[in-house]
Amino acid sequence: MLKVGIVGCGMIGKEHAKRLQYKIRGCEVTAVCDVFEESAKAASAMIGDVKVYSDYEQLVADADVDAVVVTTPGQFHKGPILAAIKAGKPVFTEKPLTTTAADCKEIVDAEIASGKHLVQVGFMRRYDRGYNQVREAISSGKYGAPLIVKCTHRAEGVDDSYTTEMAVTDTAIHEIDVLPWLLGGEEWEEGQVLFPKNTKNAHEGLRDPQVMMLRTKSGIVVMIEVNVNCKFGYDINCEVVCEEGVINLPCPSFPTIRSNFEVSTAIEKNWILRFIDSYDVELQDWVDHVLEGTTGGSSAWDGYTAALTADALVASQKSGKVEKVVTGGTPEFYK
Ligand code: ISE
Repeated sequence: MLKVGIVGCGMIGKEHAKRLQYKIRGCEVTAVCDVFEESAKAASAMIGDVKVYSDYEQLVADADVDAVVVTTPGQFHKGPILAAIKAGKPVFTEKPLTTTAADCKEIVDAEIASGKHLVQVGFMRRYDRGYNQVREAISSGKYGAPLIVKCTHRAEGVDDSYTTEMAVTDTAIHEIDVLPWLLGGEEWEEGQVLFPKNTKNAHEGLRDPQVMMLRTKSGIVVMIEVNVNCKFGYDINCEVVCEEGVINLPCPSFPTIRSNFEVSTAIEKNWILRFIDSYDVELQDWVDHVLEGTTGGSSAWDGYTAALTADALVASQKSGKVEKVVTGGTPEFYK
């Protein structure tokens, strides 16, 4: 039985605590940690009054913790991840790996120095049924080579803490990670951010929507519409235009209702619900891999290259120009 400690007891931390305690096979949560004592106590009470810490170093050192889950806000991921690597304990971190490429590189260097593959990054779309169906269709070769990808990442609305940069580092980071994987191992070459006319629904100072144009090293052109105040729901789309066919990400299945002279079907309300099954598959896969002594999903190198691409897009938000993505090549350790 894998004994898991969770660092970060906010919304996603509590979601994963319940998931790991009551749904995922082969593990149990033995400790939780948060700098806000009330959050940690509330999380503990939800899953059977497990041990409570306010210092992640102590949780990581606990002999009753075999593996660590990091669900703090992204800018606070580095500390607990490095502590887990130092302790030689497997660590699953929610996305992004961290919010800057420099911090990600510190984690990559520490993991390589440890000689063990310990880090998995929680890009759950790689576990989504629909994305895997699209990936299988592309890799079948039946439709020829992918040429263009058009994505929408729409959300009903965000609060005032959401920033123009977060559209890249916290939202589009999902497409930045999943698309190279979806397209069969592509790498990003360059990216540019365009600002359309701002929506009246955006709070003061937020540029919304944003259009992110990227190109892969093989020449595939990708457009991502990030639109976080669309008001009509959480609407994720991905259309892959190939040489002899177009492949669309399936929409979540809802009933089609005919009533009052209308035909309608629902749109998911938020990201927790849209990918709720993917989180289950992802965390079960993580526990299974850890119990076998291996890793799956997105590696620390995937997290680093996603952060490098995000840095280039954030730079383009300021310059308005096309910015290059320079990764320096994949280390042998991650091949
Ligand atoms: C959130 O953290 C997620 O991961 C969602 O998938 C994304 O749509 C949202 O913008 C992020 O804040």
